[in-house]
Amino acid sequence: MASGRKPLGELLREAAAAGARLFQYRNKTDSALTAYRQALSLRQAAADAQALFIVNDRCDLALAVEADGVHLGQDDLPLPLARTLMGPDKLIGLSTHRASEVQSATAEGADYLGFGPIFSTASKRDHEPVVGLEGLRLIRTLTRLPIFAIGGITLENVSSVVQAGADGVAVISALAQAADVAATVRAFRASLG
Ligand code: 3NM
Repeated sequence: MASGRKPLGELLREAAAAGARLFQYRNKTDSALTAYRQALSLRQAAADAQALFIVNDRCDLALAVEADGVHLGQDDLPLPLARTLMGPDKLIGLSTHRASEVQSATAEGADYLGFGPIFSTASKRDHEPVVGLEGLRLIRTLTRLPIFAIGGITLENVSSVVQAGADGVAVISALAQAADVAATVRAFRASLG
């Protein structure tokens, strides 16, 4: 989650009440202490709303706030080591951008995959090349893991993303910039079936 507008706790509570089921805490800039304090409070808000709470990149932070899991990028700890640190019951997701990464993550026991960027996005600096709906269709044939499509997903294109094989979508700007967060979440949920 990242937002320059509404406080994150408020955004989380509104989105969860409208049906968002999984939140990922993403903070690539603040100190460990600042991130810990913020993640702890958001973790509690997610728990209150009975939504899953996943920490991006950092196993230590995920464990410190008793998150439901960790989401790893390709430059984070190797998945088998993360599994040892996190234990058998925590969720481990992996960001993937190409077929070879999808195959490795599947073989190494990820619980779910992020795949993208499906479309161009302003929310991630130095992102990998856009994979498009064709990229998503291709990797759908390579894994049975849940695939969360990410990158430039909006209410206008979410149906095409689902048709191409996504089980869910991960969004930043479509929610952080929404005039009505609850209505936007409900519309995403309706498109996801
Ligand atoms: N990861 P928005 S794309 C955080 O391709 C992130 O792995 C991506 O933000 C990837 O919904 C992305 O505003 C940004 O496009 C998603």
